[in-house]
Amino acid sequence: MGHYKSNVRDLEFNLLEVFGLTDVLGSGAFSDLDGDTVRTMLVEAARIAEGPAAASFADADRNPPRFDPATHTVRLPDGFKRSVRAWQDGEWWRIAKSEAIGGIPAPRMLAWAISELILGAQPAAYMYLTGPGMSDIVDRIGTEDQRRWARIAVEKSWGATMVLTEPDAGSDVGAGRTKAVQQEDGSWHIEGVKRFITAADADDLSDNIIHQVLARPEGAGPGTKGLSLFLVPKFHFDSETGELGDRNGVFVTNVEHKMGLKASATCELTFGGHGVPAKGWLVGEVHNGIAQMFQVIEEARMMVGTKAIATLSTGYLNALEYAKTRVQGTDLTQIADKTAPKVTISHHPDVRRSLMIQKAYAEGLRAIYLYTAAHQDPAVAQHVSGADAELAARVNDLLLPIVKGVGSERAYQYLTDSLQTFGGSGFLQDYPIEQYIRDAKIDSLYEGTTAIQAQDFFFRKIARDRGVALAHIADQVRATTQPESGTPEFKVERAILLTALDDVQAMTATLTQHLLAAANDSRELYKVGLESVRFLLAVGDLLIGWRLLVAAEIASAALPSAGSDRDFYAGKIAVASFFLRTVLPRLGADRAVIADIDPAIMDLDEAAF
Ligand code: ST9
Ligand code: FAD
Repeated sequence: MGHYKSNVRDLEFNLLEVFGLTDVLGSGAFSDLDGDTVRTMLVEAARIAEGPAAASFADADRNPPRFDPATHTVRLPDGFKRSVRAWQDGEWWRIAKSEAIGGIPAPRMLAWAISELILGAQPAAYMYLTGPGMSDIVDRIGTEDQRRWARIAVEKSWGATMVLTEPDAGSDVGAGRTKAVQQEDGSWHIEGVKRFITAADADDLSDNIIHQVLARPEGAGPGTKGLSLFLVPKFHFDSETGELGDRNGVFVTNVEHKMGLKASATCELTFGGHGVPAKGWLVGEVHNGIAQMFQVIEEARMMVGTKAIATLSTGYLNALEYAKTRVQGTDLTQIADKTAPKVTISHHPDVRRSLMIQKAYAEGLRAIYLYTAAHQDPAVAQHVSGADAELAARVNDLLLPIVKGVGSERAYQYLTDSLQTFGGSGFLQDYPIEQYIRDAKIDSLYEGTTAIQAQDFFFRKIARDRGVALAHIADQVRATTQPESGTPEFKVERAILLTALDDVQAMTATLTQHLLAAANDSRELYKVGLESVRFLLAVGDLLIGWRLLVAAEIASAALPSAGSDRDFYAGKIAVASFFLRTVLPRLGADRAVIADIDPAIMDLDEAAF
């Protein structure tokens, strides 16, 4: 048995029982799908994920990619390449991609549910298989020619990268210095050095790679708005047939040595530095680079959050299995009796507490990324929350920093609980948890650090949106707290949820006051900056509590006729009650901290730190 433990039952529960996906299947755009097909797809994808895709997980970590500076190539471990191909052979990429590039109409929720499986089993494999995702976006924003290239890239399984970061331009993408010089033939020469580029070379996994590069045309203005987006192929190709031509002047010039996620090669990429021009083509023939690149970034942020959540889920399920078999100590009630029978550690209250918090975050965050995905399809959004297409897009925007920022922070935090469950054994490489922790740390860093997610969440997704999407979500949460929306069983939990909603709304109001006050005193912004991560995490906890309670109500209704699913539903009820009662009351403390932000540390001399 490999390291990866999927949770297909919980995916099915969310898709079919909570979100009622069958109501939007079988008609309209999704007429070829029904509930049984969805179940079959999940089971088959999980089989490949747990089997051949996961098989090389530890080996690829212990024998990471090797860089050959003489040829500018990256050699990937053979076992890892077999895992990538096993997933690729399933052609899962087709789900919910546009038909123009060979996709199959399906709810995005289903596509992300299936992605969770590979992102938990072998996350680096996903990074080498983003070519169709790139083509889907180019199909939306490219010229006619570029849309044809996108189709060629899919047919030939070419790879793709997103190329923003430079040594002096990380969070601050607008500081990028890579230059673009227009040529008479309509192409551009890209000149500069980018760093930390994922999958910029892919051994023999793909014959060609299309790099999506942000660069500044000569004479363009400063900041992100002066950047344009270019398609820069590794090899030139015949634009009708895709036949490969000469090597383009973009070369991998280094591969980083990292803490985790080692199978995913992180490359320095040099454009035009080796006597061959790096030719690129302006996407859509318009200078709108940052907005275009954000279409890629939004996909990638969703992916990173889902990866983190998938890793926490398998961490929890591994810990649970261990806790059920490891015998240590006696039941607490018999602690004084030295002859009392020994029990498995799952009998100890502290182990139960730890397992339950892991379950709460793994399953609560899963419910949130799927709820977010629901708002990526107008028809599904209408069904799930009553949002029209415009509101659905705003809700998706609002929730992306929660999926990415909260997902990555909580996954890393509670994976240490998974490790703790194993005691000293968790620290060993005999079990996958230490690798999970190393592999998941990157999720709070790339695609915008948590600080960047928190600022995006407050300034752009709440303040600039004038609270429209947040108000929609708050209305949905409030509806769950109303007595008529649930059974008496959860009366206390509903009251706790209502208090938590009130706490979050008070925090939002306080931060908004500081933002408004900044018109007269810009230092008021420091107060927002000091507390924005706390606020992001607090909203995340509120939403997790909400989705767990919704799930518990459904489980409670299903329980009487549950049959073999009894334990599953009982677990749903228990985890909601546990989370609401033990975690949500802490939002009151967050509210108090935010009500009285002391910006003194902003005046402290650096030397005093
Ligand atoms: C990375 C890769 O880390 C990680 C691994 C990826 C592995 C996959 C790789 C392969 C991918 C290949 C392609 C596949 C496709 C599918 C992929 C699936 C995975 N929403 O606030 P302003 C725009 S990559 C939408 O003034 P600043 C907007 O146009 C590196 N748009 O910002 C806006 O104009 P306006 C990732 C947004 O102060 C304009 O930007 N690096 C949003 O100029 C300016 O906005 C980062 O993520 C948004 N939320 O710049 C950088 N926000 O206002 C993190 C902004 O007029 N840093 N726009 O609408 C930031 O995000 C900064 O806040 C900043 C600041 C750069 C935006
Ligand atoms: P910095 O921006 O220097 O940040 C350092 C610290 O300062 C962070 O804690 C940050 O939160 C904080 N900080 C910075 N600015 C602010 C601010 N304004 N307000 C509050 N806090 C702030 N990039 C790509 O383009 N393509 C890729 O494929 C890619 N893959 C990657 C893979 C790996 C393994 C890694 C490590 C990175 C990858 N990146 C990629 C780059 C990644 O997106 C950046 O590392 C990330 O955006 C952060 O930039 P930085 O590392 O320069 O950190």
